[in-house]
Amino acid sequence: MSSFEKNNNSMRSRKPSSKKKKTPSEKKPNVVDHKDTNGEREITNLPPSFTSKSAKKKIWSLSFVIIVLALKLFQWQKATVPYVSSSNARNAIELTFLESWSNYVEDAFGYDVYHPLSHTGQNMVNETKPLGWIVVDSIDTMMLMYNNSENNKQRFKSEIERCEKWIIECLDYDIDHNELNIFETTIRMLGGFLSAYYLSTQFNVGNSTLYLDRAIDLGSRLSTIYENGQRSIPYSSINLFTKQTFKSHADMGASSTAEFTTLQLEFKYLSVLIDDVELWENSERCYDVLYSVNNLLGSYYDGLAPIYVQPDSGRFQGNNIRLGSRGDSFYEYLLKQYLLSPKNSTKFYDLYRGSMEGVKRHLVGKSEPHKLTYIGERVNGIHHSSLSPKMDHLVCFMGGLLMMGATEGNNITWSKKQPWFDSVRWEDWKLGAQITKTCYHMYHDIPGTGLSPEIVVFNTGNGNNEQQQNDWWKSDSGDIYIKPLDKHNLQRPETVESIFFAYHLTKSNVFRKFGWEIYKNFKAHGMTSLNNVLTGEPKDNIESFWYAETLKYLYLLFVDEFDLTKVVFNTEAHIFPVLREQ
Ligand code: DMJ
Repeated sequence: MSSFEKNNNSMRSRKPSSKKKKTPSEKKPNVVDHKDTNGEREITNLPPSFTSKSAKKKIWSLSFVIIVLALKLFQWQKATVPYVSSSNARNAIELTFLESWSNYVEDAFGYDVYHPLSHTGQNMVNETKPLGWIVVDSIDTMMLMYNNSENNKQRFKSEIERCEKWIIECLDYDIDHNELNIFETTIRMLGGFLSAYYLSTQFNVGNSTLYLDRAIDLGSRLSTIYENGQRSIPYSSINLFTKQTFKSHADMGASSTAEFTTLQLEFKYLSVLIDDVELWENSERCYDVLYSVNNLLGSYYDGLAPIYVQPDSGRFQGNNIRLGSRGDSFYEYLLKQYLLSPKNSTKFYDLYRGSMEGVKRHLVGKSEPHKLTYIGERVNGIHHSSLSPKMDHLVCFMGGLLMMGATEGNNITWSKKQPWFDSVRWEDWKLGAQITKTCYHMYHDIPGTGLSPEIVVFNTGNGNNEQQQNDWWKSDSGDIYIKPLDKHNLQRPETVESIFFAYHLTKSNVFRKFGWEIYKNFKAHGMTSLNNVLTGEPKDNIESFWYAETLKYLYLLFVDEFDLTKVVFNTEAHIFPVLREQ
């Protein structure tokens, strides 16, 4: 066991430490207050005080106030108890996971792709050889449920053992397939093995040696992208057998910005486990090129990276700036590299800071009429295009990220009293809370399913943008549009991810209420993807991140104590320990 692990037993027990002094927000009663998403409890309006001329009038008025208060209390209690208790909620989510997982086991165990409606599976690159796409991605969720479960412990243990047996007997990365996406393989498979290794040592479940061995095997194949004088900016895919890498066949060979900048947490944790400093340094090389060649923090880009980069030159290709697909986790891993090894240096926090200031200056808008805050897109860069009010569901990770950046995983009430908590962090916090609320509305405002579409467009109130198209769906609130091709739901995690972070940083029950509502909606709609969130028409596919992320974040929302200063989630919700000593 390495030294940082010895320092990191926080997840072994979920009981709050008796020594920990309760922060003011933790002492507050559990109330649901929809105005509470800033982490600052706002006092709801009390009935105006009254002065009466006669005692009779006073009595009548007093009675009226008592009746109104009693009714309000009744409604309020109904609203505050959507899930009875966190333990009941955990049990329900465990059973949902087990139901969905058992279907996969019965229909398609071991296959990389799962079609739950046709009860079939298939492999991704070669029909005979699987990559473990769903199995490896799901194991650490089962470990977390095993560790916290009151009723289903044995079932999770058996499923973990089933996966381990399959890995030993069926999973072999000597696959001479053509090309495999480096980013997806790293975040899901390498991340999955590393997290399973870490949690198996923490929770004393599973075969930690197996996970470590497999992480080393896969990591050594993937890390050849940095070896033998290879370029600083990796190409997009690899053959795991020959270790040859390939440029993307689309986009004029460009690498996606979010892809080559979302490998670092995995390689850094692996480098510590195998004591390979060079791997750590290699994983950082892309930033020197990206920032210096493009002057990324200068006024032309202002910290906002276009979504394509030519790997040989390191130059951005095009000016399309967005925090959705191909852009998202570039920003996520800037902060998370800092959080992974905060004692190391503030370099990555400073880079993150630069980008967040750019986000606030160029990408934030408000919808009409309800002023929902959104993060839009600049398709031709910040100087040559106005803000497009389109927002991918993928962008919803930004709520949690901004709140984590502001507090570094500490309770907001405590953080606000610290000398380091400045006005910039407070701005970040508020923006994160507002985005989380907007993302909740992307579910809550959809009639019928209560599930978010893949992409929304916000009403800017100008009436002069594309929103005039009459085949767009418009929410009753008037704030949200959905285009015909964007109505699907892939059971993505980003909104419940932000809700999970918001809850543990505030302990405000409003976030549990949000999460419970979304969980119920997922469950009510067959626990599969949807082709159309307005009609509920199902889609015959479950992505591995349903097991790896969505159900994990929902579950951890109802774990009462979770110390966010001790671990970092990779972009696929795999958990790594904070590396205290470098
Ligand atoms: C996941 O694979 C990861 O979270 C990735 O960073 C973005 N998209 C999916 C989930 O939506």
